[in-house]
Amino acid sequence: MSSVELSDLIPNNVGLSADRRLQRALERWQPRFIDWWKSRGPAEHQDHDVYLRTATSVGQDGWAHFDYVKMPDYRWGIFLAEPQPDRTIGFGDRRGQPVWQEVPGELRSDLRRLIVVQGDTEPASVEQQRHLCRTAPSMYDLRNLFQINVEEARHLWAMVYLLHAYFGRDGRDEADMLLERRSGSADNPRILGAFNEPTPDWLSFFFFTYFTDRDGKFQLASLAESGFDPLARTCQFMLREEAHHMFVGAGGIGRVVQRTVDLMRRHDTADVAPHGGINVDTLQRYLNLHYSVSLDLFGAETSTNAANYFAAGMKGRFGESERHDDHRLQGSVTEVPALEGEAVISREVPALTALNATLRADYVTDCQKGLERWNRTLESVSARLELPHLGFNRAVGVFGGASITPEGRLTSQEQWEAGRSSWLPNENDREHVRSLMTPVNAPGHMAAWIVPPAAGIHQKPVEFEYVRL
Ligand code: BYC
Repeated sequence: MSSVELSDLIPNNVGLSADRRLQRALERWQPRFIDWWKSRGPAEHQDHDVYLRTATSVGQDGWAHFDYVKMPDYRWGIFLAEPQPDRTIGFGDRRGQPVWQEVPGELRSDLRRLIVVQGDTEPASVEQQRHLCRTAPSMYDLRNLFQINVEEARHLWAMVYLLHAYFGRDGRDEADMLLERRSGSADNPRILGAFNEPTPDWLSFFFFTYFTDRDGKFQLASLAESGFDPLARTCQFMLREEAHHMFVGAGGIGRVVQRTVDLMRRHDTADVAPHGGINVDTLQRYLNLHYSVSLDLFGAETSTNAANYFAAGMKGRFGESERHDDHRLQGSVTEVPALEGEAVISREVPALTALNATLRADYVTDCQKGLERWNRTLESVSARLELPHLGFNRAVGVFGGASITPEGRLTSQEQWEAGRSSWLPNENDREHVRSLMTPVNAPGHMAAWIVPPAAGIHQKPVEFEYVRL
């Protein structure tokens, strides 16, 4: 195993000090990154000590160290999972061949594109969440926000390392552009749609970390199968950090749901907004928005890009090695949804071209699990949350621009527009949620719209001083 160099300016386990050219190039990028972090990262608390987890090794034990750190001093580093000796490509036409330690010339532009798209989402999410530190419902939540932000920024480092180390001049230019695009900018937006949507409040944040970070889990898991070994190893390690982000989303929504149920029972009404809670209807509309926007991140149901990525060994499927097929998919077929006249049907297509839809189907199954937990809490008040139909509110793929209701019925555009405010967050929802966003900063205290978490971080109590204000 390559050991972790924590004493270097850029902590790493890739032997950076032995490659002076690369080291100098990354050290030139670093001050630009810090400028970006200070101007586009968390809008406040940059000078405060935050109880953060820092990656210090990639082994099973002790990879994370918890301590107080000021965010700009966080040790953003380059960590790749330990190499697997004699690893071979697990899928596609080159299945069984040794993995690549260098980029094959003919795959250069595709691999660069995958890395750039992945890399672009990381700073984008930090930008989207920049102002949330002003309205955190508790110090515990504030700390979790910062943990996610520093780790997304570390994931940016992970992709920038690959661009610098393996893609020469073009890679360096792309790394610079990752700091130049801006979430929501009209002139120079982030690449994928969901990363240009605002995250204006903590309810949006919890749904974002539940649904959009979960796309991250599935995309990273697919890239963790890559025949380009440095990419695979980078993504394997990123996935370990990603788990906490989804926990924040699942736990956050679970805590909101619990408060809603408590208030519904106490006041014997579904309208808990006047009592400082969030109505189930409002939760459903936020859910509909974040789920549908996240579904777009999987691209079109049938995609020659996706087929090429798989056939060439660049991007696998979720859990590739556990699948019981030939891992090549030549000649295999599968069903994908399609629109025919007024009806949503399914149609048979080559499995290779349907890999975006396959990954999305795995994602949907995973999303459903959280809903089952929240619905167990909602059962006592006879309420439920549901995932809307795949075609609802979509911009990409077969359903892109079609007028489909959350139940999956095709309607006219006028009817859809008439239904919009009952399906997606409306001005009343936004206004009410905005009115709840007053910061609660005293250790252990919680905003009234959310219950405390079951436990603190790293065996600390919930009332621990996670941020020294
Ligand atoms: N918005 O052939 P198609 C995360 C474009 S999240 C805008 O279906 P493909 C995280 C597409 O680029 C995980 N454009 O596309 C979460 C293509 O353009 P070109 C991020 C879109 O390539 C929270 C065209 O439409 N990682 O980590 O099969 C916080 C045709 O589409 C969109 C990755 O995405 C869209 N939504 O699939 C922080 C992994 N969708 O080539 C982080 C890397 C499609 O015609 N990316 N287009 O100009 C990929 O694997 C693929 O690029 C995609 C798209 C799955 C995104």
